[in-house]
Amino acid sequence: MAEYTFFTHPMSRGQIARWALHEADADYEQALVTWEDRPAALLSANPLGKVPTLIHHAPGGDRVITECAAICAYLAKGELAPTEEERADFFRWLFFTAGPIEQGVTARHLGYEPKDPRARASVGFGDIDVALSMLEAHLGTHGWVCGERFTLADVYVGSQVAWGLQFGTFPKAPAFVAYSERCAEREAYKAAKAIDDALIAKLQQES
Ligand SMILES: N[C@@H](CCC(=O)N[C@@H](CS)C(=O)NCC(=O)O)C(=O)O
Repeated sequence: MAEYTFFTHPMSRGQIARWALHEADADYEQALVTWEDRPAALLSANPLGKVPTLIHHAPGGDRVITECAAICAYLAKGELAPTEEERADFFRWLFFTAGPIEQGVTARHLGYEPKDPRARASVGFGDIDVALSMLEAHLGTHGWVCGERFTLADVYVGSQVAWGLQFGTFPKAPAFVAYSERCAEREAYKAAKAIDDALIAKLQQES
């Protein structure tokens, strides 16, 4: 049995987890999910039926990891993990992107962005333009989330930036574009993307 079971759909956030699995050179077996028919093993691990859902068949027993950001943090070991000095940037920007940034751009995209200052004070992203500009400023002055070295936080942040640029929910700021291009040069990114692109092409042929 592989060390990880990876529930995914190629047209989903599962792409983030696959990239992380390839960066970590993890031994994984994919379990492809259709939206109409979620396997019982997925629903038992994650009753929301969401992907990605990862099961680590650890020596002490199975462990379930959901949430792309958590999957990136979980797989971050050795060179892919932050050093003591890098931990603040690693956790700050990983959580900031998974929480305020993702919620903020989604709220705006769906037309739920609060305008009232009292409502803004209670949502985690506050003013989404300010939140985006904070991330832009960080990536404009650092090669990677933790400075001049790639870590698994870049898989999550880089994926959000790439999707934001692709779907127009992030501004086409030079710092975001350049960072996204750096991420796309990663061999693990290319390998993971090739797998999902081939699966997507197959699904489209079948439909
Ligand atoms: N917070 C989760 C979100 C996962 C999520 O919403 N996945 C979507 C696909 S991108 C999904 O499984 N949607 C199917 C559904 O909810 O029925 C994460 O970061 O992994």
